[in-house]
Amino acid sequence: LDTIIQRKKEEVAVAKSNISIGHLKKSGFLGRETYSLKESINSRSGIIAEFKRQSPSKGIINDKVQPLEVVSAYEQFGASGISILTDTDFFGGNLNDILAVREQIGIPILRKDFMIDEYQFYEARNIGADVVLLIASCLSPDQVHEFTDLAHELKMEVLLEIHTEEELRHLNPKIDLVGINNRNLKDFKVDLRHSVQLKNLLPAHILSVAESGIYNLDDFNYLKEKGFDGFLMGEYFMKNENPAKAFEN
Ligand code: IGP
Repeated sequence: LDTIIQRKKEEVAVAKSNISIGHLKKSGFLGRETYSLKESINSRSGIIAEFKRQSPSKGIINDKVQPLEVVSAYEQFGASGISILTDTDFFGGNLNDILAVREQIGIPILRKDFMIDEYQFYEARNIGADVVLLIASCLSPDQVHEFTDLAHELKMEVLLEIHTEEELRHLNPKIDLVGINNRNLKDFKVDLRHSVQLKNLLPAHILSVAESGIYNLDDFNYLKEKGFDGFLMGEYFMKNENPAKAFEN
């Protein structure tokens, strides 16, 4: 994780020198209004289906498919939202993966990346993201606050990802949704029970998303029964030649 953040800082510095924040602000926002994940999470399946070509824990998962065909099918099969990895170095994604699909998609798109600088929020809005991920283990509680305000100013929602009890202090009343990562980003171990325990410590009204390592229907049903509103699933879909087909199960 430290390596990723280090690399991300360099990447943002380069992006800023190519296109300034001022320019991003002035260039306005393309196309449609943003969609609310808070609204769609309970009205559809609750599944946030991810487009992810590769990851540090799994290597290449699927590098043969195109974002538009995959995410259109996700929407058709009843996903509440789409998650698209935009990190290039570790996940093989890029900003174009969102740009290329945003106009055709009628459900919220989460920009999945390591957000560490305000620049990335303007960038996210410019490419057409509706929701951004904030990872507690990469940010201070003050940064979470500040970035949540900025996201809201830009009409995007935030999904705050936590993994430990300690990270509950990153919560604040403005957060739109809380994600509990079943996978520890430091050693990649998955533990659904740990997430359920942590969920029980959340304020009752907040929308919660179980993230990662949901590999079969039993996992899904277990987490649903324990009261999670949303389910962020990547590999379960992407490991198939035709990712959205897995919805049929
Ligand atoms: C999806 P999985 O195990 O279903 O492919 O996981 C998603 O939760 C995972 O990609 C993820 C992630 C992250 C990736 C969760 N939090 C933070 C990068 C950064």
